[in-house]
Amino acid sequence: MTAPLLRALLEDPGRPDAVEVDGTTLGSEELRAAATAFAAALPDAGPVAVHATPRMETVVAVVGCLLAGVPAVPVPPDAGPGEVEHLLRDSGASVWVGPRPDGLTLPDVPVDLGARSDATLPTPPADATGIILYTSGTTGAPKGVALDHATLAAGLDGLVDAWDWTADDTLVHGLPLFHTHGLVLGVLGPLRVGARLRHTGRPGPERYAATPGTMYFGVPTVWSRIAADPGSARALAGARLLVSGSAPLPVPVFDAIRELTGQAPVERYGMTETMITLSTRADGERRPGWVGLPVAGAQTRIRGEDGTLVPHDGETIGRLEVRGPMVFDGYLGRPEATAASFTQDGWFVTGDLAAWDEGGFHRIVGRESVDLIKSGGYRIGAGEIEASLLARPEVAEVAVAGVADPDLGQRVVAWVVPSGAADEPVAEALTAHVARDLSWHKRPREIRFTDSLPRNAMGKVQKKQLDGVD
Ligand code: MLC
Ligand code: AMP
Repeated sequence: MTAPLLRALLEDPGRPDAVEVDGTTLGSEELRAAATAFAAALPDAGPVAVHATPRMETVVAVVGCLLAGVPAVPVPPDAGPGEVEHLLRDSGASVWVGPRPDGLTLPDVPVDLGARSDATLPTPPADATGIILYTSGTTGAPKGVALDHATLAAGLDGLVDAWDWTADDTLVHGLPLFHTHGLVLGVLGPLRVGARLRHTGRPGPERYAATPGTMYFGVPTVWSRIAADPGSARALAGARLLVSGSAPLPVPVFDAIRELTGQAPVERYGMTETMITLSTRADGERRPGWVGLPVAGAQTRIRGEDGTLVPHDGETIGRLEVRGPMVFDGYLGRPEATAASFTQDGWFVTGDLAAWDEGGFHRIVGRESVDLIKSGGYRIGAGEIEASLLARPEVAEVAVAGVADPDLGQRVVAWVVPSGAADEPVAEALTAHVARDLSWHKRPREIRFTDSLPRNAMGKVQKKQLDGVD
């Protein structure tokens, strides 16, 4: 890698209002100096778990880790004790940053926003792990995705090109700081190009409307809430780019945003494992329901059942595979899962179904497996929720799936067969159990009690026969 990942932050001669997070502002020099001081205070140890609340302290800690060449492990602030323990154990985190949860044994390193160090740290090697993100699979606990500095840089540069992203931009969003969208694109992106960042704390329509900017990021739920609040939507009319991603943007929402703001949203597609590989362009066509072309450096292919490429007719559906310098190397400590997710010739199998047209425009049709749910832009594995609910004595059997939801895209629904051996199960108690055990955003939004689950002759649950699952 020729330049450090946070190139502009390190080179920026000084912009007094570079980054604002939920009302706290730091200039680029102050951010650099506070993050360098944090980096210098890190023990010479392993990954750093960062309790990723949407606050300036999270930004300083993550930037400090990147400057030090030490992996940052963002921990969702709504994660329950079981999930926190899994993330810490699996990542090998040796230091904690943020409010200490009960029972934590790791030492912590405080973040001091007023600390200043003008030391120049050596640029970490391109293959040093920058961030370890945790993401759900169809079964088991979340897997660690380690993204090194070169991968992060390649992913961001693809977007800089697609979106004409420059230091003149001001990015506004309020997305969580523990995923690709809010943290990698939404924080590291501006720091790489030297753009201003305004993080609104939460992604509510009024907060976006009250924050002037040139680019706005949202998941479809955010855009649909903005579309339902015409006054807020109109306040974004002067922006250069309204960008949607992390889940399909419904066509009526695309149309409403275009109508209210006078501009069509840019839609892009990505994954924790691959960063963003497809996008419509600042200077190109934006088509409702379509996610555009491969970004610079990315390659895609769509293959049918027989393994051959599907025709470029915009209709024929196949499995989407991607490759490029923005694709991760593998799941942390899981060689089998890694092997299963790459083809023999080195393409990453996304698990998404897609079509492409004669111009190379891509359309994402859905996921191959009903066991991966996208709710509010969060990726949630049915298997981890089922395992959590099965630990309750009042639950005999359970099936979890996503059901279409006008606000969240999909909502998590659990079909529960009571065991009869214990107290009658109570929906609220089961929901609270998952929120505590895993995390708040993974809780089922609905519990449906049933006498039995539909199964095939082998005894496997047939989720597509459950009401509302397709
Ligand atoms: C939150 N609440 C809690 C709580 N956490 N209450 C009790 N205990 C907790 N632990 C409260 C909130 O304060 C809020 O209250 C209420 O619960 C609702 O919170 P919620 O359920 O979290 O919000 P909801 O409205 O359902 O969320 C919608 C959303 C959210 C869009 C804001 O889903 C979201 O932030 N999604 C973004 C996901 C994302 O970033 N995905 C990117 C993945 S990366 P009140 O009273 O204040 O309403 C990726 C790659 C790519 O996919 O392509 O980008
Ligand atoms: P995550 O790992 O949380 O990043 O989730 C990645 C998944 O989000 C992808 O595999 C897709 O299923 C989905 N996704 C992301 N962006 C889009 C999009 N623009 N349209 C449809 N699905 C998307």
